[in-house]
Amino acid sequence: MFEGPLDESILKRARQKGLIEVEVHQLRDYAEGRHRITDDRPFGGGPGMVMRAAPIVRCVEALKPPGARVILLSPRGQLLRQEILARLAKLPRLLLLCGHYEGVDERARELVVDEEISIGDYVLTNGALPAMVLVDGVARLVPGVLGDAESASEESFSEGLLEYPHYTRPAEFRGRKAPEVLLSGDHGAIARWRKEQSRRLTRERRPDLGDSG
Ligand code: 9D3
Repeated sequence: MFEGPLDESILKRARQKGLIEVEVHQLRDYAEGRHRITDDRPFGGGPGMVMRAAPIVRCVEALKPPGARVILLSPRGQLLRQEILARLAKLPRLLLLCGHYEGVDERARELVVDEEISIGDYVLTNGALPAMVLVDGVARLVPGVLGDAESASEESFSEGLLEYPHYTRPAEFRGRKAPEVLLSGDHGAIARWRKEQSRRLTRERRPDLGDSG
């Protein structure tokens, strides 16, 4: 769940350069007893298991660096959006807790969780991939992680429109031509075409994104 995303491409390079630092810890190491159990049956009955409070609280108390924000990935959290990534990217340290099973004992949330985040309204098996989504989204906002060309494209999304269609060589592929205007060299006309396409796509697909009329 973690090694793959962290050891590829941009995240790998960012870690090698020391721009970001990611540690993975095992909750089980903070559980007591011979069996190091981290879950238990829910009080009141019902399906599934609940993550026990003690291992979570011990784990956070042992690992939380001063000034870190503790974030629980859970289906009950606020929906992750670009603005949240931007806010989190400015913080020096995050401690991400991956929800498992049906959920976390409420007292662990009350005692150690600062913020709860969901990545969308669909059901996954646990919070590990959501944690990697968050790390990926935050990491690319850390200065130096993206190249100059990559960072520039950040601006277009923050304008709240979907991206215009892209084309590259060849100019004709299986009978389909790239739009003439993109080959014209007329940068004003290209910019206008792209803006118009962005507005059209946003209106058609994501009217919720705002000033797309
Ligand atoms: C029927 C109640 N389920 C809530 C929707 C229980 C439940 C299902 C799946 C509880 C936890 C999970 C595991 N998912 C996560 O921990 C999770 C998650 C997700 O499933 N979707 C989107 N974002 C996230 S962040 C953590």
